[in-house]
Amino acid sequence: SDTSHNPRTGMDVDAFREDIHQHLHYTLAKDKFSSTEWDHYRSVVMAVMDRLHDRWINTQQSYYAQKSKRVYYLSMEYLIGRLMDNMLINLGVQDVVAEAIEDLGLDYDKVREAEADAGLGNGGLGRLAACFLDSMATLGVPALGYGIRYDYGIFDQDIENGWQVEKPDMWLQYGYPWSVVRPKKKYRVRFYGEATAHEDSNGRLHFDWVNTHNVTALAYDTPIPGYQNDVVNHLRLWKATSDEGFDLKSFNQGDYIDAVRNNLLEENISRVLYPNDKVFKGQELRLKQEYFLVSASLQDAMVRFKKQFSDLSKIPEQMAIQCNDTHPNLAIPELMRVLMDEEGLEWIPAWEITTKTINYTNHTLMPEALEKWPLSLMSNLLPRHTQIIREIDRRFLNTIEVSGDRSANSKKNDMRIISNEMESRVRMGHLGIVGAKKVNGVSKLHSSLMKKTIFSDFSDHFPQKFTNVTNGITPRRWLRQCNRELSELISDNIGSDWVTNLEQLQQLEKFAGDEEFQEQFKEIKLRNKQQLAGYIKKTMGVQVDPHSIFDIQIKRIHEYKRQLMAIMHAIALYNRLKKNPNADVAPRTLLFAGKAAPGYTMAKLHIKLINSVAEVINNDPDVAPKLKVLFLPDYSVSLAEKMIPAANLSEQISTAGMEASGTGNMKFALNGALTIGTLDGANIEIREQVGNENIFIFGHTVDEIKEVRNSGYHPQEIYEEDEELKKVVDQIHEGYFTPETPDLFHPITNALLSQGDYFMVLADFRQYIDKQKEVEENYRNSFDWNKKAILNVAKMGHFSSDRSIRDYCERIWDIDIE
Ligand code: DL6
Repeated sequence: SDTSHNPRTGMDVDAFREDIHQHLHYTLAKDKFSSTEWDHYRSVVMAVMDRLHDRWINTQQSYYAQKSKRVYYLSMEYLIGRLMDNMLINLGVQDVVAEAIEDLGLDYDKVREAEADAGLGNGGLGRLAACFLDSMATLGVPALGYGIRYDYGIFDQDIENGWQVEKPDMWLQYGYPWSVVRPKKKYRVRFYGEATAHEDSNGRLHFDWVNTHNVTALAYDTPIPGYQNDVVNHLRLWKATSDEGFDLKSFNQGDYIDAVRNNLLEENISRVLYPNDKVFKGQELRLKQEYFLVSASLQDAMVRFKKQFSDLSKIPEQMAIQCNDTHPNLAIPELMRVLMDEEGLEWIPAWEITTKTINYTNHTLMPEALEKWPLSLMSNLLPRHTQIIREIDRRFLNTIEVSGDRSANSKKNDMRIISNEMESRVRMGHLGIVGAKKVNGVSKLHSSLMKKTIFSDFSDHFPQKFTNVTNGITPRRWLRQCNRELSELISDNIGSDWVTNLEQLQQLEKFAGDEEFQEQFKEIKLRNKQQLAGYIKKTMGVQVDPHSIFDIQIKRIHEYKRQLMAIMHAIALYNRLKKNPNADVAPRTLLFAGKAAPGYTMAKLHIKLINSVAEVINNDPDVAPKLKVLFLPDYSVSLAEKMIPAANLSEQISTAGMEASGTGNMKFALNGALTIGTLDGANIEIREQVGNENIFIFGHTVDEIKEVRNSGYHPQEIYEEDEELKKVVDQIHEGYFTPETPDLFHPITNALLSQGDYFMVLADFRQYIDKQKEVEENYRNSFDWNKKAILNVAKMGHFSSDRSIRDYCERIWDIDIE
C-alpha cells in the first residue's frame, strides 16, 4: 500500500482529502460556496478512480503478459446499484475516505446517497451478473463483463392511489463518473442487407453480408476491483452511436433534419432496458440489442486474441464465453460467421472451436419466457446468421437417432432449432444447447428439472453437456456493506476471513446459544429495524413498530412468486384481530417491494390490492398496533440493502418448480432472517444447509403439484371447505378493500376460482397460514428464534458467489484458480 501521501495514489486520510479537494477545484471548478452534493460525490469518485487506475492497468498488463485465458461474461443485464461503498470496501479504504470526507466538512452518507443506482437489469438475473463480477475479480479470474449501456435502466416506480406508475430512470442525467469512455474502442455492427455467395478461383464458396445498415458500438469501461487483492477487472458496456455522421445522401439533398434524425434511430439500440421479466415479446429492437451486444463483444474479444495469437484453434484455450440466459446466444452463429466468413475457416473447424468456447446458462423453465424469434424477423435483420442457424439445425438433425416407438419426425420436430410451425421460429434455448460446450441450470432442483422437462431430449442426446452451478451472492455487498454492524460482530468473534471465505461462518455455530453473543446480535437486528422504520417514516409518513416481526417479501411482482398469498395471509390475520381485538399475538409488519412489468396487468393489480389492503389495515385502530402492511415504492438494489438487514422473516413462497433459484433467499438468511418457503429453487439447498428445524417449509412439492394437476385440481372445493380462506377470497371479490370500485379485483378472484388457480395459491394457503402461526409462536421465544437466526448466518457459506464462480471455473471454463 502506498504510504507516499501522494494525492493521486496515497491510501491515507491526508492524501484522499487533498485529492478530493483538488478534484473539486481543478476538475470541477467548484468551491465551498458553489459545490453541490453531486460535486462532492463526483470528487470522491475521481479520487477513488485515481487509485483504481494503477491497479487496473497493472492487472490488465499481467493478464496480457501471462497470456491468461479470459472469461467473457455476456449479459443483457447488470443490476449494479451504487458503487461507492463497494469500491471503498474492496480497496480497503472505507474508513479512511469517510474520515477524509468528514475532514472536508461533508457528510459521508449524503455523499454516498448522491449516487444514482445503476439499475441495468430487471431482477435476479441481472443482480447475479453483478455479484459474479465482484467474485471473479476477488478470485483473480481474468474476466471481462460485456453489456449494454442503456440510457434508461429499469423504470422508476411511483405509487399513485395504490397503482404502479412508471417513470423514466434518469441515471445518466449528470454523467456516470465510475466509467471511462474509450473513444477509439469502436466497432461497426451491421444489420439487414443480404447474404450473398460467390465462388473463388478454387471453386470454394465464400459468403458475404452486403448492403447492411451500420451502427457503431462505443465502449464505456467501469473498473471492477477484487476484495483487497489489487486485481481490477472491468465491465465494458456498449453504447450505440451513429459514427457515420450525417446520412450524406439526405444531407446533400438539403434535408438536414432528416439526416440528423436517422442518427437518432441508430442510437435507439442502447436507449432503454426492456422491463419485462420472464416474458418473451419478440420485438425487433430487442433482437437488435442482443445482436449489438454479441457482435461488438466478439469483435473486441477477437482483437484481443489476435494481438497474441494467430492460430485460431487456440481460441477455446484462450477464451470461455458465458451467455447469461439465451439473450446472447447469437454468439454461436456470430462466432461461426466470423471464423468462416472473415477468417476463412471451413465449417467443421469453425464448429469445433465454437462448441468448445461458448456456454449457456438457463435461468427459467417458464415457457412464456423462452426466446423464440420468428424466422422471418430474424432473416430480415440477420440474413447471414439465419443461413448459419439453418445449417447448424440441418447438421444437428442428421445426428438425431430414433429410439423406442416415437417417430423420427416427431422427435426431430421437438428438438430442431427452427421450429416447424405455421410461423417458423428460432428456439434460442435449442440453439444454445446444440452450440454450447456446457449448459447449466442455477440450482440443483432447477438443473434437474431442466433435464427432466423442457430439455429432456437434449439431456439424453448430450448428457455430458448438462451441469449445475447453484447461484450465489457476494458477501462483500450483501453482508460487509449492507450490514456493517453484524459484519463487525462476526469479525470480532471469528476474525475477518469470512469476507473472502464464507465457509468460515461455520464457526459462528458455537455462538448460536451464547447469551452474550445473542444479546449483541439482537441489538444489531433491532437497530437495523429502527433504521428501516426511520426510512419508512421519512418516505411514507407511516410509523412501524421496530419490535414487531419484520416479515418481508421483496422481488419482482409475479403471479408465480405469489405476493397474492402473502397479502391473503395479512387479510386472514386482520379478520382474526377484528374478531378478537385482544388476541395475544406477536405484532407483525408485513413489507412488500418490487416492480411489475409495465404490461403485466395482473401483477399491477396485485400491487393495487396490497396497497388497498394496507390502507384498510393500517387505518383500523383495532388492528393497527398489531399488524401493519406496507408496499415500499421503487424497489432497487439500494432499497434491498436497507430492507434485508432489518428482516426477521424472509418470504420465499413461489409455486414449487417455478423459481429457478432465487438469490434474495440467500441474502436474507445471511443477514439473520429465517425463511418461510416452499421446496423450490435454492430454498431446497438452504434447507440442506441450515437443517429442517431452522427453516419454515410448507406447501406442495414439485411432485405433489404434478400429482394434483394430473388427478384434477379443484380450487373451488378448497375454497368451499375452508371458511377462513373463503372469507378472505370473498372480501377481495366483494370490494371490501375498495368499496368505491367493488369489482376491481374480480380478475384476481376469477383466476383463483373459475380459471383453475394455475399458481396453486389455494392449494398451499392453509399450510402457509398454519406455518405462519408456527413462525409467530417461535418468534415469541426470543432465545430460540435468535439461535435459529444465528445458525442461518453460520450455514450460509455455501451461497457465496465466490463458490459459484469456483464451480464455473472447474465445471465449465476450465480455469485454475490458486
Ligand atoms: O439465476 C438468477 C435468477 C434466479 O435466481 C431466479 O430464480 C430466476 O427467476 C431468474 N431468471 C430469470 C429468467 N429471465 N429471463 N429471461 O430472470 O434468474
